[in-house]
Amino acid sequence: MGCSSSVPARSTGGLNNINNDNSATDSKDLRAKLVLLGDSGVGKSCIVLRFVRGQFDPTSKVTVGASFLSQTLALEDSTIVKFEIWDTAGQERYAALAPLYYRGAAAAVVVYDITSPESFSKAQYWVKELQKHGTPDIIMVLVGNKADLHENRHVSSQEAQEYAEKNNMVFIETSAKTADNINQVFEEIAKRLPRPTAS
Ligand SMILES: Nc1nc2c(ncn2[C@@H]2O[C@H](COP(=O)(O)OP(=O)(O)OP(=O)(O)O)[C@@H](O)[C@H]2O)c(=O)[nH]1
Ligand SMILES: [Mg+2]
Repeated sequence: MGCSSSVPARSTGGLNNINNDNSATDSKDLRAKLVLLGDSGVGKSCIVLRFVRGQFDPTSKVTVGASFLSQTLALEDSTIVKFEIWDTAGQERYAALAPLYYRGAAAAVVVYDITSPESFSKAQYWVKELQKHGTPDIIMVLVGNKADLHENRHVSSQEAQEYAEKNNMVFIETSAKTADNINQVFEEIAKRLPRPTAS
């Protein structure tokens, strides 16, 4: 299970990768720390792998600690957003590490699996944790992944949508397997990032 093993920079603390970008940047360009949270097995690493590499790997392993990747996204108004992505480990034994990764994050993607009500409860736990301890004004997206398994759906879109609205979150159902709505998750975040104000 898992998609993280095919990602090279998956060891904990890939901080070396963060601040070594010396390329000239336009003043419009944005940088955003993003964290993925959610139960083990919901597909966090697969979502990241799909977004960063355009791949799906059904055979790789669970994430250990966390993994770091970055990816840029060009918006229609020609703004370039560089996402610094922390893909956390969902297994319970790593739960205490989560604050290291969501601290200072501009955006959080909270993922559940539409076939698993337990994973939806776990997502709600992470939302509460972010509301208590996350960055004020953090952009939160609720992602119902594995939408390709709709025949085995156990969390209704309506229930999730209502929960998201109450908690001021964007709601999207995705499939890392088919690539459905994966880019949209990151586009929705990019649109909501605060723009630098002209002085
Ligand atoms: N059908 C289907 N399977 C998926 C999808 N996304 C992930 N999977 C499968 O779900 C399993 C878990 O995916 P991961 O991405 O490793 O899950 P994770 O959330 O990163 O798990 P942890 O690293 O333990 O927190 C793998 O077997 C994937 O192939 C999807 O959209 N559809
Ligand atoms: Mg993972």
